[in-house]
Amino acid sequence: SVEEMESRVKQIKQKFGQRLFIPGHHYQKDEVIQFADATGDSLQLAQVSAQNKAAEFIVFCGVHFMAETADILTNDDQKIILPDMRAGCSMADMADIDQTVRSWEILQRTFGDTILPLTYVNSTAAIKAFVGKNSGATVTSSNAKGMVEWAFTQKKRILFLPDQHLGRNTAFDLGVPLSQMAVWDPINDRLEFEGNNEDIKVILWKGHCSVHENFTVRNIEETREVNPDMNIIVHPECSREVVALSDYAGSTKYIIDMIEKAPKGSKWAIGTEMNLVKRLIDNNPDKEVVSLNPYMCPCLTMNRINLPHLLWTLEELDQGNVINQINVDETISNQAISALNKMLDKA
Ligand code: CIZ
Ligand code: SF4
Repeated sequence: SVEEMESRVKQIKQKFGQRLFIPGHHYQKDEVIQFADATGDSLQLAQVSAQNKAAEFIVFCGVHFMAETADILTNDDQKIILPDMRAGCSMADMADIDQTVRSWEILQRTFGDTILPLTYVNSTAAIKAFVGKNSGATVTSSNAKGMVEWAFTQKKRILFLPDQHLGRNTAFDLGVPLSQMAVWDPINDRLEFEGNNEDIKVILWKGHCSVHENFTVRNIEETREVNPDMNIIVHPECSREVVALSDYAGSTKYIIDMIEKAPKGSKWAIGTEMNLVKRLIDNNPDKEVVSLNPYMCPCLTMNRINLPHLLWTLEELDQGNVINQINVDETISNQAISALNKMLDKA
């Protein structure tokens, strides 16, 4: 039963004490988040994992790229475990390393040595390593603005991987006109741009988050029609049109802080992942909080981490078996760390 599973998780946690650390991403289900030793967005979880020197085992409740980042930032003798290996990220999968290397060669031929690569942390360790090797950095939605500003002190142009929306929204906020942004289509090796290539300042990798793309202009129009005093707040993984029409846009941490400190009785429609929106609804009964898309929008891969999978990995640990370990290749790890450190230094 659920009660039995919960009490076993508690027992094992107690038995391991400080040797076991469970970070939980804000998009995780309640049945998992209740056991998290720390909760946060991807930046906060990267920071707490990097700071934790005591835990021998880090059972990461989040998706694969986050567990890879934790492995890169922790010591060699700390083991990172992902409770379900199928917990990937469709956005991270949209930038494959071979495709990226090939694209980079083509772009270098067109633009010479004028481009700095930046990657959203929602990318594979191999992509972070590629970026690190080419003097670039990782960014999160909390510090994307600062990182893009920094990138322009280094090179004339940036290549932003793998989320075109975060790249476009961030550059737009910094004053780069849409007419100076191109989209790189890695499937057809094609630059989508009308005009003179010389004018391009930002090259956006053609990737997106399939969860945040579900929030549409239509959702905003309908919300405003029915409820004109609803505040609309969205994550910058939503499209430019959606961000432009919303009242507020910002990272996971920004969204949580805004809702928590909002005045009693205020009304909020949120454009981000379902488990987080549900939790914000539950934790803020004095406000009217809804999902901007009435169908809610779950992240299917985040949801693969559930109580049975968490318990399974913990039971195995209790038997002395480390299963589902995430172990990033040492060369990749060393190259990726330079990209990650630039971000953590500025976070
Ligand atoms: O969409 C995601 O996976 C996000 C927003 C992660 C994070 O915490 O930055
Ligand atoms: Fe990836 Fe989007 Fe899920 Fe985040 S919400 S893990 S970006 S698919």
